[in-house]
Amino acid sequence: MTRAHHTLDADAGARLAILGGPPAFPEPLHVGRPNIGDRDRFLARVNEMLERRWFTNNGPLVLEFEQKLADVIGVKHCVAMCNATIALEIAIRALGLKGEVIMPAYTFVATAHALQWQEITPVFADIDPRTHNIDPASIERLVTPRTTGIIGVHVWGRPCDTAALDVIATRHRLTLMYDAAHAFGCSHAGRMIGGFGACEVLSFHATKFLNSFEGGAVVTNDDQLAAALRLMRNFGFRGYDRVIYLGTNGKLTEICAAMGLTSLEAMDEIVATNKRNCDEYRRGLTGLPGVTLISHDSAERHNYQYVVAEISPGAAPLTRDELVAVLHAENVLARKYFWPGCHRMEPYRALQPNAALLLPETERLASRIVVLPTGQAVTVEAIRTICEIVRAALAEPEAVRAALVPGRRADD
Ligand code: T4K
Repeated sequence: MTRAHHTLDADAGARLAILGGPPAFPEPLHVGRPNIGDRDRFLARVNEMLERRWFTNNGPLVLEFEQKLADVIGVKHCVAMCNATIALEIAIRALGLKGEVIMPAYTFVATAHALQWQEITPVFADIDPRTHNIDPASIERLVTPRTTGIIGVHVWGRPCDTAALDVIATRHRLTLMYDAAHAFGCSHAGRMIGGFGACEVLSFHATKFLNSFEGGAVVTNDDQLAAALRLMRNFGFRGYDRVIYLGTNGKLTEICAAMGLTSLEAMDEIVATNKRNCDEYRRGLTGLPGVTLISHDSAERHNYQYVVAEISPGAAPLTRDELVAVLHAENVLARKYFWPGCHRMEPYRALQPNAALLLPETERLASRIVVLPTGQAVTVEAIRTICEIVRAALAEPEAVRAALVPGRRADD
């Protein structure tokens, strides 16, 4: 576990690493440090798996993982996959999406790539700055005769406006699905996320609060869709030697399911740690000018897996990038998710050079957000030190700016 080896106080700006002091943390403190459940349970599962000599292809651990996920969410079908990107690709294909699909530019690039990979054009909609999610009001003007669907992304696990998206999808006869990579364990309108739209896609990547090393799943209440997903995940095989569908290899391995099951058993504990961390950051950053943490609806369930701060230019004495440089100098590897937005990444930047003109809120938000380290690997003591670093840096903006080499970006 990484520990701070010195602390800063409010008037200790001179000791910030960016100003020549030693870094607060001897080892890098990462945003996505994996959570680990009961090691003995995991190793016992792995031993049983080795005894069975059944490592992949719908083994018993995968089947158990799928059933438990479906139970937690309250959906009929859970189809586990090797990661969420392949799960998105397969879901998109199984739903018959083609032509153009509307999605937010403010997301991890996998959402867009899953479309473009199969020559479907992602059409980037703007976001609602209050929720960071796709703005339903920005969608309708993007609908063309080639549009076949909408992918909402529940960014940070906070729900999209599913009711408004339903209305738009129905009005234009579009298929609506969700990228719920951040949203396992979160609820919306009293229902668990996973049961909205035609299907939803989950991620269990190592950096997610609940991980299976790599892994993902498509969850749905649609029997036919689930059957198609299962075929596509396994080359289109139905039984031995009989291929009845175009498919690929999207299977989850048994060792990944062993990790997923072990993580599921620790889920309540992990969420409690994330909530404790979130509360500690909130306490530590309260009252700092121009620094706001995202809020969570206390009436809903949440996984609290991302600690997301918005740094408002003008109100905050330092910009987001300056603050990230300060944190990186202290070995706090804060991340600028989702900067610069999918529309500014290749191949979209080249294919749609004017996309940014329609995305003012995305542009604004992408330049303001910083994601801070959390999860089981981050102690309350470490969070207090991180908050002290931010406080100390904001108290000495001129000195910090002078210390930053002009033209050098925080992530260079
Ligand atoms: N849709 C959305 C909305 C998503 O956010 C994602 C993934 C997907 C779809 C696709 O899901 P998957 O196909 O991955 O299942 C990371 C994750 O790799 C990615 O899964 C995640 N979203 C995204 C938000 O974050 P990077 O490029 O930032 O990863 P990386 O390697 O820089 O890791 C992040 C931090 O975690 C680093 O500081 C190092 C630390 N880390 C990472 C790994 C893998 C560890 O400490 N241990 C580890 O094992 O994308």
